[in-house]
Amino acid sequence: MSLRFTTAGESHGPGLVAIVEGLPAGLELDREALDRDMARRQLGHGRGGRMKIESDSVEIRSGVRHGRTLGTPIAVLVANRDYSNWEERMNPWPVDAEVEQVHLPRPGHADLAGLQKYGHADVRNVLERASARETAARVAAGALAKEFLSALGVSIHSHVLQIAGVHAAERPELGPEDFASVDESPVRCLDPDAEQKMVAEINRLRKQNETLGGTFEVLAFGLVPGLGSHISWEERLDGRLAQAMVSIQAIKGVSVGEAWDVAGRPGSEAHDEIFWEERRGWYRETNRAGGVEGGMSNGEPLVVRAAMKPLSTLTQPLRSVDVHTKQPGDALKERTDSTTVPAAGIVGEAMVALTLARCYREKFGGDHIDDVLGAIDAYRERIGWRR
Ligand code: EPS
Repeated sequence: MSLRFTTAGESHGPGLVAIVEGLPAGLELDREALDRDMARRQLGHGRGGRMKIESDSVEIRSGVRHGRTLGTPIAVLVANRDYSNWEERMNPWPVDAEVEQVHLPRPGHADLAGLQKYGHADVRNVLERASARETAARVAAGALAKEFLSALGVSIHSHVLQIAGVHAAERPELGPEDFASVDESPVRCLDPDAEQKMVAEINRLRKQNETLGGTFEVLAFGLVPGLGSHISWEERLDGRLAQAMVSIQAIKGVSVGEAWDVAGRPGSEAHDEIFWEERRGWYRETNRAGGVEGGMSNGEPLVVRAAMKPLSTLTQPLRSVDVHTKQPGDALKERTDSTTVPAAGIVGEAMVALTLARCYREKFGGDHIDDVLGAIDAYRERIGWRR
């Protein structure tokens, strides 16, 4: 038993689709929680005009009946409201109108390599799918995975650590309760001082026609030890998480635990010593490993960070070359966001949720959610897990 998902859809096409296959039957879904995640992805200071047009919600087309999963593939649809403004340019069928092509690829985007690889004449045939609009479908799929994980006692949270040159104060030992109001922050940051500076920096650089990158952290609480495996490279949990995170548009780096800091420390200060007590069972006093050892969860909170580059659509475009005339010109200038680091945290939550849900399905199987819960209970009993 495994879990897989795929997405389809172009940014200004009729809509996005996600198909999630492998969730057990009998799982109760919270409709509001699904739409809440869709709305959370649309938030954040620094978003552009498109978010005033869209109001994303999850439309379930299969796999759910009267609020419970059937164990069959779940198809969800996220409509693109903006399509009504793009019907001629993005129509699946030929139109009578003359549709202007895009010939100036943006540095940092998929435009040029995609054009070369797929033999298109119009950059739009590449950029529409490369667009981070696709992350709305990932968040829809991730929200389903979160519902599954929630039934197992697992919760997933995220917060922003850095936007451009502004850093939040480091806060070790975060718990689920620390995230109760993170979405109320305009940049989803837990440090109020840094939050103000981040907002000011977005405003300052936006006026200069700049875009901003940054970093965010995703945490998962309530995991059992043993998700993933040390046995084969492709089963390692940290490897899977890295692939899942770097697959998000504009994410260029990922770390698990204190990775970059640990690299500079002696071994005696790099690991998490092992303790056992009758009342608590197994535990650690530190979590430098970020909850993963040897490619497996160790039962401590999972801590994953990701670095996002500044968005590559600039309102003051970089230099490029017309793909047809080979004449120099300014890259395509489109409506864009200044920064999407706060929203990227929600996408990170979705990708972590989908990765963890898959690991749970592989380890515990089960056709009905009660089978899954029973298998987890038996495992906890066998290893003496008391959390
Ligand atoms: C994006 C460009 C902008 C963003 C879009 C991602 O879209 P548009 O060109 O329509 O203004 O708003 O993000 C979304 C639509 C979304 O839902 O997140 C890009 O080029 O990646």
